[in-house]
Amino acid sequence: HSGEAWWTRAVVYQVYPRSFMDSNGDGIGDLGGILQRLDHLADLGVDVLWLSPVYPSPQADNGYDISDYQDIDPLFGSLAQLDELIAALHARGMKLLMDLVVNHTSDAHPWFVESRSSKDSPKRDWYWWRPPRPGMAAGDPGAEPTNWQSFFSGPVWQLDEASGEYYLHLFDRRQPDLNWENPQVRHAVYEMMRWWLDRGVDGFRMDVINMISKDVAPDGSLRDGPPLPGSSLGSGFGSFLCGPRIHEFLQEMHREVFAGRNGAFLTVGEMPGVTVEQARLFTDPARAEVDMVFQFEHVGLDHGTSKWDVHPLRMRDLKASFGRWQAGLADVGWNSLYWDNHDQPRAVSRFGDDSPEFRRDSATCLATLLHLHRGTPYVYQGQELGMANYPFRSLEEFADVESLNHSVQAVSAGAHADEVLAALRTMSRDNARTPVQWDASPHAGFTTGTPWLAVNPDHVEWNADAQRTDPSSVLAHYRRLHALRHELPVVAMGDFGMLLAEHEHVYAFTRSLDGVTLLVVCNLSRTPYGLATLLPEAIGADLVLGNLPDAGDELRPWEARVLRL
Ligand code: ISL
Ligand code: CA
Repeated sequence: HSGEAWWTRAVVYQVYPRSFMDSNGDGIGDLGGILQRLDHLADLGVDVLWLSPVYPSPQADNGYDISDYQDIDPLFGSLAQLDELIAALHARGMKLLMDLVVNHTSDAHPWFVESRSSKDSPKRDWYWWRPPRPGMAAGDPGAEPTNWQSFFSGPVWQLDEASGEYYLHLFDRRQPDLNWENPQVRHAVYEMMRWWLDRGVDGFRMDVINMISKDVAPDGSLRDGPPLPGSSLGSGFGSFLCGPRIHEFLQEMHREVFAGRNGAFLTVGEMPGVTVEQARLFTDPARAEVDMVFQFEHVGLDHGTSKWDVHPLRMRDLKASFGRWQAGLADVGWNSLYWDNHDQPRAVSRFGDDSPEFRRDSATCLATLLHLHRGTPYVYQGQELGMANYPFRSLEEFADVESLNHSVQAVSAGAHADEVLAALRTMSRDNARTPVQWDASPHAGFTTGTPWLAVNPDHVEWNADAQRTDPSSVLAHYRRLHALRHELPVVAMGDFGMLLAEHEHVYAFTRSLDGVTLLVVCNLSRTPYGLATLLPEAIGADLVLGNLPDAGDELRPWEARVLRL
């Protein structure tokens, strides 16, 4: 049992540094900017800051392509400033999680440069080099060693003309995959992790960590994969999601990096495609792998054949999914809870209702719903302000490598530009990456220069300054939710019980611990519902926290209540 681990009572806040706060006017957020805005985090009541990558990087994937694991990119600042950040956070009782991106490096990392330099390089085997398919010549269409598809469009194999061999990249071609079969690779990573812990960081968010073990045949080859039935993921995903040695690798990492070390650490593994059953194994404390995982089921419910094939979300599917994860990790393991991150469109636009009439209410309703589940909540920068998707008007406005690769590939496959634009508007990661809206000034207080990605024009109304002293703001509501978790043990540890599982709009559940029972009721629609018939026990119960004033017998559009029975 996860018992009373400190992170059951913690709230994690994600900073995507490039878009958080710019301190030197170059239009790109940086460590100096984060240092300037620590009051915002303290005021919000968060316990942990997860910092997306700030390491030296060519920035092909905004820092998820790392060329040096043990330094800071001058774009973001310096190691001295990182030390300053650690000290400033610790002084305020907050912790720092670094992003650990070790499924792949940048192609500019010295390890890859060395690996690529010759077939005889001592680091050749640090990456996945393979000859063309038997009987085919390098570069021939279909000569790639396997049929696996990249997350960022096209095959996962890139031909290196010099050696006539292909290297594997599950993401962009500038992000070659490390070969975790090689023990030298693993130990180089563990050494680097120890170096960061020695510096004072409190743990890691581990990027696509369930992809580090590939399904290698006994003869060392990688094989074609069948398409995964009922999944929007392409061929080959079965060959590298939670591969055969994944648990072994994570246990080894835990032993080599954390075991015997004093401190209150946190590890969270990002795991696309992970199942509840797998997550139980990953997060069972007795197995010593990771504390919690990011699962992707709820953010895949509106995907069709791919994320770009957008389907309307059915709230009942969302309930069924969350309900299974709550039940599956009830007695063993632990959930992480998120709507937003730097890879997802904004939750208020996607799961809520970002029309002027319901934006504030749906943002606070979604916040309440998620936060009152059992697990550790993650808040992504701007979510606490109700930031919404950006009104993109043309394909030229996108900057994200995933969006750009998709748009090139889709247009060349004959898709209409309008169609591609519609999908990107809804799903592009750039929706999450527009600068944080601090105030109503021209660049929202994010920069004095020109922001690297446009500021959402709605910042004149939706910004931190306007919300800070307004008790009815989204920000104030997040503050109250965080305080509630810190005050009430039942919010952290209470058992979860789903109610009204079949209801399309009303999401209700109980949390109970040591004789205290909370009833949480959320209306995920514009339709009002009478509580007397739906949930009679709610009538007359004490209101612990609500998102609308004067709660009565009717559950209003997007109303959320936390009641004590
Ligand atoms: O963004 C996604 C939606 O299509 C995911 O497929 C995403 O790429 C996946 O969740 C992995 O994300 C992580 O690794 C990527 C990086 O681009 C993401 O920003 C990161 O969160 C490669 O490092
Ligand atoms: Ca800057």
